[in-house]
Amino acid sequence: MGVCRAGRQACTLEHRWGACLGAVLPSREACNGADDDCNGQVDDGCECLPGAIRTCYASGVRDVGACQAGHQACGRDARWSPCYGALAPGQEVCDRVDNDCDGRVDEGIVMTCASLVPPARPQPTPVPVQPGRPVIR
Ligand SMILES: [Ca+2]
Ligand SMILES: [Ca+2]
Ligand SMILES: [Ca+2]
Repeated sequence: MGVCRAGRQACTLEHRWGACLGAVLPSREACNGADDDCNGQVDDGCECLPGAIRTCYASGVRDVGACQAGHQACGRDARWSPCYGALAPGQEVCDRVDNDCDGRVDEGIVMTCASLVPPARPQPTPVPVQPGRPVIR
């Protein structure tokens, strides 16, 4: 199991068993992609292989809108570093960018304001036509 191997020993000319050769005994589990302690599990207790690098995402959001993936590295302690360089969703602002990374750009943004539209011109009041009186020229 794992990297452990049985050795072999031969019958010597003195009619005794010689030294056990080639045996690999269980050792402390190292984060190296091998089952060093021969318990049937490779790298048990290791989060990652030291030196490995993987893509990570802030708040689980992938490359949508302003959000970007980052990277994390596996340290000597076989643990993942924090996620560096990832951009997390922010508040949606009016800038042609999908800031909150929901796939929609500048959605639902409302701001309090004074009216920028000039008031409508007053329309002339229609003069009532008097019925029954022909217009004389
Ligand atoms: Ca193991
Ligand atoms: Ca926006
Ligand atoms: Ca959005």
